[in-house]
Amino acid sequence: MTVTDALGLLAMYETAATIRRFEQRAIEQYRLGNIRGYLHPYLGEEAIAVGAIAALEPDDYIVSTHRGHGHAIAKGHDPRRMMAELFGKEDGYCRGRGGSMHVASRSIRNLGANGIVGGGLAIAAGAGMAIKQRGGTEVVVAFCSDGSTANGIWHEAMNLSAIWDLPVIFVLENNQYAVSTPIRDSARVDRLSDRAAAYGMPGVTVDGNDAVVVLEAMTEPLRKARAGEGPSLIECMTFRHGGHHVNDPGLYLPQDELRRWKERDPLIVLRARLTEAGVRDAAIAAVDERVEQVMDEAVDVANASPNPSVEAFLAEVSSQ
Ligand SMILES: Cc1ncc(C[n+]2csc(CCOP(=O)(O)OP(=O)(O)O)c2C)c(N)n1
Ligand SMILES: [Mg+2]
Repeated sequence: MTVTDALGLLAMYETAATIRRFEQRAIEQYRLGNIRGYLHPYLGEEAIAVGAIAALEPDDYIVSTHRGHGHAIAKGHDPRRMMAELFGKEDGYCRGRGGSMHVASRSIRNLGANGIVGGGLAIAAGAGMAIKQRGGTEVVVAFCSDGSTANGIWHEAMNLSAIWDLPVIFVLENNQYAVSTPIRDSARVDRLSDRAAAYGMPGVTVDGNDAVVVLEAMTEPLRKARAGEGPSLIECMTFRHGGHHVNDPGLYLPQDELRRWKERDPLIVLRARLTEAGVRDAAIAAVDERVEQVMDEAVDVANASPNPSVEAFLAEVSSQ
């Protein structure tokens, strides 16, 4: 099986559908009061996590963002334990201590989502340095956002990765907004990938709504990184399907633009690719059904999981 034959495409579709339904179910649970704090849905951006991570080996690392559920699911986190984490329950990946913006797992090699915009980037460069020092061939994918490219840490991480030839691939999710600020108001370049040249690394801009395009864009950066030839930047153009977070109606998003992006919904694009590869509708429907069952289980597991005890919290913040 190659990644883009019918079976590979179906696996990518299943991951994308899992992310889509996880986010929709998480929003429902938020409205029911079962999830508190912030929640930033990845709706509309699924193809980026799916395509980028489908190109990786299980030993490769990722760092994620505040909009990180999709990265975690694509890297292999179980949606049941993810939902428990969002609920703040003991069965979550961080025993409920992290919540939506801090899902992480060492064994899955997800170095963590992050509430600080750009906060993962220094961690990615550090992990890349560790890999290089021990002579490893793993790669770190640093997911980052258009808003983070105006932060000092983005430039420092890009520069350090470049001068030390670190095996880091910066996957920039350009959804064209940082909360309500359009990227044209915070950058004077049309393509953020042009900034890669300033650090002496290759940079490309691709369609971030097509998982196969994202997957293919990973080929050369992965070859370079594994060969010790340093980092690359892949800018993936996309658009979120709603507001910045679950409580933001996103009224500032131009409705005609949103409609155009929704016509190229990552799941519609993947379904078209499946049909083209000869996959029957019944096979796609079977995947949708399986995903729904996992989501029902995720909500059940999260509801049934115990809350952390007050004693445990106090012990964890004790200075002794
Ligand atoms: C360093 C820092 N500054 C500001 C914030 C508040 N904040 C949270 S998300 C966000 C904008 C995010 O936009 P972008 O970086 O494009 O990511 P997106 O939400 O579009 O995925 C801001 C300003 C923060 N969390 N961290
Ligand atoms: Mg953005």
